[in-house]
Amino acid sequence: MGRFYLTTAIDYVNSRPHLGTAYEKIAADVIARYKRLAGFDTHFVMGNDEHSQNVYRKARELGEDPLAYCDRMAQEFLDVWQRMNISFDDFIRTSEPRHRAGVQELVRHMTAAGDIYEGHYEGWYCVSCEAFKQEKDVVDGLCPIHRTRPDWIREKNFFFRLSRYGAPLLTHFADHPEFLVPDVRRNEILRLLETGLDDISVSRAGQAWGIPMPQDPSSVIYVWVDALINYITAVGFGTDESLTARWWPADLHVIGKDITRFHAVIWPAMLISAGLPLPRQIFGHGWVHYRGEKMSKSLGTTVEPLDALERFGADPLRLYLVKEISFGSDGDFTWERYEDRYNVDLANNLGNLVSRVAAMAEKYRGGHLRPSAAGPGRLAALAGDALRVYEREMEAFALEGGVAAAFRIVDAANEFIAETEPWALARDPAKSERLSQVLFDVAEAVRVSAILLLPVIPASAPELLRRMGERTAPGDLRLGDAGWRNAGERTIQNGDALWPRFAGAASASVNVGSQDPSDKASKKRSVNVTADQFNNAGPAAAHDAPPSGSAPAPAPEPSAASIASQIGIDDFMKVDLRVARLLTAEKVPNSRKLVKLSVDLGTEQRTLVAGIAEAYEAEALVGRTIVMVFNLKPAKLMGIESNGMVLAASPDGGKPALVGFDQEVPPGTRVR
Ligand code: ME8
Repeated sequence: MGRFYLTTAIDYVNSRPHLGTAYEKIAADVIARYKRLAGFDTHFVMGNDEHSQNVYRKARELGEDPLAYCDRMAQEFLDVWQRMNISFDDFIRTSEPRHRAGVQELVRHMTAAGDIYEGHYEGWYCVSCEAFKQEKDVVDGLCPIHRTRPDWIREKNFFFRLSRYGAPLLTHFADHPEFLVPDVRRNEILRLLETGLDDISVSRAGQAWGIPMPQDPSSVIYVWVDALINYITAVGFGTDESLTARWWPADLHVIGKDITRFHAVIWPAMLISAGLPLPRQIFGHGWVHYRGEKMSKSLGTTVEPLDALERFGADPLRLYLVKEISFGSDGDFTWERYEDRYNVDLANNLGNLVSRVAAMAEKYRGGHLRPSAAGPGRLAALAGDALRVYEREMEAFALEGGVAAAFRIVDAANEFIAETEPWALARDPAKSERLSQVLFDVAEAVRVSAILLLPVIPASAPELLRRMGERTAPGDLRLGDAGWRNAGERTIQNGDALWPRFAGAASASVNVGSQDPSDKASKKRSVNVTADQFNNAGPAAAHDAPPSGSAPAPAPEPSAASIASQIGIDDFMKVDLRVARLLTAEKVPNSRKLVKLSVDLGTEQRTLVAGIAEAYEAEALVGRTIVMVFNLKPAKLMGIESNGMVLAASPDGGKPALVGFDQEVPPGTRVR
């Protein structure tokens, strides 16, 4: 069995984790869980970075002993990570004896290599960056990252001969193109290496909070040197050789793009100096913004992860962050979008599919599904393709691509139900075998997608699997189990909706202008995500309640009159036609023709009323892709506001037929 050792950055504990720092842990957890699913012996390490001056200052401000403060913060961090279902195997704190021993040992190795020398440092130091700054790094007297004035320091320091390692690092980058990803980070560091490296100060004089330099206990080791070494002290460097031999070098360091230089230049140079192997790969992820602004503790623009957890629990948050942000790029979090995606992906799509499959299995087969002799339908091949794409994307840490592949199966299963109409098959005894296979196929599609989603939604995917009759314990499932199985009997369990639709007003809090969580300014707002303001009636709707002035146009023979009423392309382009996916459909009470629909338009959801009840059973509409007029004025039909109009062919005297596509088109696409 292959082994995989991965780490995240270790967090400063001068304030609680925010959604940006949590994002990193979630992404790394998805990778760790994927690796376990793929059969790797996986070791996943996280931790806290405690020797920063900001941490020391914060503890003093609160009148606490720094170590006692760090103990308390460690509990707070661990509590958040536990609630987010982060499956780390070890959690290292830089105040631990095992870390201190390993750090001093590694500095001794670097000293023995002749790479540490004494000197004097005079210059800028930004405490929030915990970094020495050159004149060119200070803009208008301020650190451009933290917008604070750096300290001018003059002290005796120990220096590391980083300048020696520019050439060896360039060679390493050339020999190992995968060493730093994505490419944008690699190119940035290559440019830096090409300009040459200066030696760096690796100690701070006259400070007590930190790990003493072995050669001069009156100086402490520079906090970044101390922190970087955690990756190897966590696997026993300096304390447990066999553990180090088992796990080092790390396979992957997951870190934010702002700290790439420390990880891809200073850290490997330290390791080369100490004669140790380098980590195999570093992934520099992007930032999570809140409404376009970087979320940062020191800037005070943070979203509390616990607020997000309280909204819907850990799984929806994990899914949002992994699915909506391309791993490696920056992404945005807004409460509106989060609630929207929850409704679309979980309540309406996956959640609804599971409920429908369970309800139909119960209704038509007493909860017991068996395949028929006919063999599986088209979902089997589609799921096989999706599995291959999933594996390829996850191996490349394109996490969003992996999740999208799993959701392709979910989408296809919803479409398959709309297409095969199990309720119609159930009415015809001659189609009983076909019905058995259709039900078995959709249950199998849910089972397969749930296995692929195990790393992302680890609390609810096991429940999906249980409901679909999977007997293997989730922790024992491997990727191979996601292969299509067209055999055996499945006992399907029904249950409460896993993700009830969110229709209420949202209130969210964001910390603005304060680092102190107890001093947060809460912004409360109302968001109506169901946006129950609508219009439309399809063509036939007018029979029930014609909205004034919107009678359906007849389809006349071409005539002089019709030619006279021809419109130009400009007029046509005024009509904004869009692709939408039907999420829910219910017959409007006391109306023969009207159905109330909710639709996903990619960026928003709407409610429409359409006159298609005589042509379609409401149940059969869910999951269908339709075309609608997007920019129609709202109209009220039978007391329901309809916002848009569904396009359908309206044969004289016949039933309306919905406009559709011969291939998959994503919701929101314009039709012209
Ligand atoms: O940098 N979006 O700690 P830290 C995404 N202790 N990621 C973010 C983020 C955001 N808005 N804000 C921060 C440190 N991060 C050091 C690391 S490792 C040897 C020492 C990421 O608490 C950030 O890029 O400031 C980093 O990877 C991690 O959160 C911890 O940040």
